[in-house]
Amino acid sequence: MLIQKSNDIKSAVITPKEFYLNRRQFMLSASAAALATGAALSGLDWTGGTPEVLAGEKLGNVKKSSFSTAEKQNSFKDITSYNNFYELGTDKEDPATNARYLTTRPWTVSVEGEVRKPKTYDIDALVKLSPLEERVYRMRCVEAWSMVIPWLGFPLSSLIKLAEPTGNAKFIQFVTLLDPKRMPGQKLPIMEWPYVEGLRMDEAMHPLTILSVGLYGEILPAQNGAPIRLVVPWKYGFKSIKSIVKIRFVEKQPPASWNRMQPQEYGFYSNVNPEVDHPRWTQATERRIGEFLRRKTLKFNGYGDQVAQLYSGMDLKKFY
Ligand SMILES: Nc1nc2c(c(=O)[nH]1)N[C@H]1C(S)=C(S)[C@@H](COP(=O)(O)O)O[C@H]1N2
Ligand SMILES: [Mo]
Repeated sequence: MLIQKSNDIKSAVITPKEFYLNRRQFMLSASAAALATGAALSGLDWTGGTPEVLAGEKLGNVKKSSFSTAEKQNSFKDITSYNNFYELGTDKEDPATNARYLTTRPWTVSVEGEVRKPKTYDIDALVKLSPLEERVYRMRCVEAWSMVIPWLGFPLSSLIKLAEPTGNAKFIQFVTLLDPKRMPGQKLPIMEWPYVEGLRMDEAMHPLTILSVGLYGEILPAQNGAPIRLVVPWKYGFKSIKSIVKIRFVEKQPPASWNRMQPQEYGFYSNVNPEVDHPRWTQATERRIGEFLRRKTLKFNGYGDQVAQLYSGMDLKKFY
């Protein structure tokens, strides 16, 4: 499959060798050197873990949404066996294999910072906060592959409205669970843990931005970010942070994991943009998982009609 080879970025978003090039990572731990030799996950004990008792549970009462694409959906198998989730391993197959570690009850999400109504939500209350909708979205990973995924979720804006942001709330920071027992990948210094992400307030309020708690009519599998994850379909996949425990309203642009680690390669905005190549590969085309020929990548992942105005007047080559 020669045509695919040059653009098919294997496995991780960055490769172990590149940890060497990164000052910040280098300082994280002396074991970064061991990691770069390829020892990566072999030093970890990946036995044990608890079966995820909730996996497969159906979520009822789901509305269809006019925001959904009619494109052919990827299979449940594709969506749940080809994942990026470094807390459960760096290879695409790892998160499904290691899903049993990530138990999701009890689980709380704390909404805090620049809000009038800070609150810690129990996950089961949060799922019932707003009617669940099915949103079939195109998802485009920064590594130039894509899928069509029928998410179940609700607009992030419903939660934001309940929190009553103050005038100082200009951005929202999202934080993943920090617990190396349930997320054994966190025992490795491959990134600064926990994984964090951020959105500007208007991006967070946009009707396309959802919190997802399921897919294909079922409760979210661990490997897809159970029990609750962000989904922002016009941005590269890494903005869609998984397994969230904290949503913090802040005044200044918050750190975002990939941007912090490799700012010359991953911007804070990370809007899908075929005109701005990644320094090491093209973003002009993509491989839809399950298809042979590459597709042309669409600006804002095809959601430009809805979101382009958020960035009017901004140089998207500079703010990539
Ligand atoms: N906490 C956390 N969230 C994460 C990641 C991660 O490693 N950790 N990977 C991101 C990347 S790079 C992608 S492409 C998407 C993949 O989501 P999916 O496996 O549900 O398709 O999750 C994003 N969210
Ligand atoms: Mo990604």
